[in-house]
Amino acid sequence: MGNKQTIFTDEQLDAYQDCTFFTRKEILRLHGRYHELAPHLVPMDYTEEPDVTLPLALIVNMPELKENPFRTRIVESFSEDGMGNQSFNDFVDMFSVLSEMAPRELKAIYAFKIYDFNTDNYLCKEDLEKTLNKLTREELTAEEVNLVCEKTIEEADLDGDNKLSFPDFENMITRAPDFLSTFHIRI
Ligand SMILES: [Ca+2]
Ligand SMILES: [Ca+2]
Repeated sequence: MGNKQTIFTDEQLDAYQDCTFFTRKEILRLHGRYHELAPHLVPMDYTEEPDVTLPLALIVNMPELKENPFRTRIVESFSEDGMGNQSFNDFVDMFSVLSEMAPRELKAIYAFKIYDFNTDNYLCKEDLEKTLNKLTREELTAEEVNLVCEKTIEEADLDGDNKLSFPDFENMITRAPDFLSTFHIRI
């Protein structure tokens, strides 16, 4: 191996491979990306699992996330402290769920969480309006948004309580896959 620097042990790389949709090579590349966000904070050597987190502001400005209307909520929901500070593990988990390899059902679980703005485990009309406004970058009129959300609930609400539970939401995204498009990011 010459004098190539060790970043992770074999055991660490095996563990990442088991828990994510990434190969060893991709994990190393992700470490490189994480490192380059704050070279003075993030060591190259991760074999001792340094206790480092990077703030939300650095992560949401990555080119992969910068244009994503849900970037802040995505980074927050993959931060162990809930404030948006991410350890390398949080960072890897986030991009793993966003990767094209992640199954649709897994993306759906996180999409539901992210769209549930008032965190009551349902998507009500207000949640959907906020979501749609972000997805369409505020290009629809209030009336159009209102109409689309009403129709979406009407069609997807299987139990008729006028809000979408997770099973209702799964029903909805089979008809409107655009609601998951913002959760595919290639890094
Ligand atoms: Ca809600
Ligand atoms: Ca319902």
